[in-house]
Amino acid sequence: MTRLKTRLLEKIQEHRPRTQKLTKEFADVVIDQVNIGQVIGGARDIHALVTDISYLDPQEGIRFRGKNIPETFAALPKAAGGEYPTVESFWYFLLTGEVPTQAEVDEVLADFKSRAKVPGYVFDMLKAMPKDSHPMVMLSAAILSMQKESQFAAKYHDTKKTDYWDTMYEDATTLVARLPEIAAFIYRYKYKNGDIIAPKADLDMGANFAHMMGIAKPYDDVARMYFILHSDHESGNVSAHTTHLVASALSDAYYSLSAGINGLAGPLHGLANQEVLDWIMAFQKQMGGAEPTEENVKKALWDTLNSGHVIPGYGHAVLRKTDPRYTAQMEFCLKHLPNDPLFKLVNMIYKVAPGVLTEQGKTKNPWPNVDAQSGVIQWYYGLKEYDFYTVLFGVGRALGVLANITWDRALGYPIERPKSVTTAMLEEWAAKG
Ligand code: FCX
Repeated sequence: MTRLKTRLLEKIQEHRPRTQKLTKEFADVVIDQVNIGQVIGGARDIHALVTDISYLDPQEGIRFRGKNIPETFAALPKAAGGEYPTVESFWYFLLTGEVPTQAEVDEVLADFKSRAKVPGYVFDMLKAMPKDSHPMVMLSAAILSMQKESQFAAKYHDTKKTDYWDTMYEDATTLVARLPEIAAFIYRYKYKNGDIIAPKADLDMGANFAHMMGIAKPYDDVARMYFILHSDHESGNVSAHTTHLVASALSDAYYSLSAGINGLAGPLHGLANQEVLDWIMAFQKQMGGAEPTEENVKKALWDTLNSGHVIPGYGHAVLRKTDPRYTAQMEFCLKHLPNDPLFKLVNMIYKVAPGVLTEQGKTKNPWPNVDAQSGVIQWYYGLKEYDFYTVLFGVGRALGVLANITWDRALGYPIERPKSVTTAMLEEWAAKG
């Protein structure tokens, strides 16, 4: 057993009594109330999920295992010659809550390598799909196609409930190890005439992904940063919640992650990074080569709002300030591409959009989220096929949701089944005040 798995088991054994005590002794303690607005309004703000992998504070933003983004980047072991931590070290951290030693990271790296070989039928299936299928469809299908490899599904009937986490962990780790090659294959197959670049055995996940994409340094660091930033945003967002919900039926990691990826593909969620670039390209076309100014950006934002559409990359269901994931990427841009015209335009939008959205008065949060900035970096490093951007989000998001469902199994969370009511029942409650 690897040190990660051994440590994870110890952590699980330490944690179980806490959950058991809460469910046995304190199950009746009320922590929230639900109103009609929340029932109709997407269950917003209802405290109804539990996770220890990450927590999202509306003002401060995300903390992974108690650490904010700068603290996470500072604490974890870096790749040799890189500025950002390895994805392998972050995986260890998400699962255990502990910063790994270099020896522990090296072991995760070796473990990933031993699982990374993607079965040939996945590539055959992807090649059989229409080439103009959206890359998120390809990613989701590729994940689902590997379900027959699931150890959880194969051993389900012979496994005690307290051991379910073990095979879930095995499936989750195998998926994480394989996703970069699948994503790079989709990219090169769709956009680079099928000129596939084989993985290299001696590289960490970020560097290997950059290599398979065919993009030079510092794209290895971009990949590490990007996968870590997009990994987890507590449990209530669509991709995390979907993955958790599907897993709660004891569906395995392949079914669950594929479902979560489908949710990520929505324009109000992960597809917003593609939408941002779409918006910018339409704006630039409309400008016909003229310089963007605060005035014409403002007009374009109002045109979007007046046509009944949202400004992609702005607003959030929980956050009420600029997303620190946006800030982390902005800092990368300031260091590596300060004079890039697209970066300048995105900064101009940042200057203008919060005022426009505040003046319109609808959104509770006029500030940018992660998706407003992420495309700039990809574009700068030559990844201009922006309908691929959500796939990058998906590879990152897999880390968080797969760590979560491993812990779901460890703590024996039951099948999720909230209760619904009818509109007439709501009207009756409303009449009573
Ligand atoms: N542009 C225009 N209108 C917006 C808006 C935006 N960026 N954000 C919110 N609004 C509108 C809503 O559409 C809603 O209008 P309605 O009353 O006519 O239905 C109103 O403001 C209140 O919405 P609010 O409570 O502030 O936000 P929600 O929690 O309902 O929705 C999302 C949150 C993120 C879905 C919303 O802000 C949005 O659509 N943003 C644009 C898409 C986007 O960037 N998504 C990515 C989010 C995230 F980071 C991710 O998952 O990747």
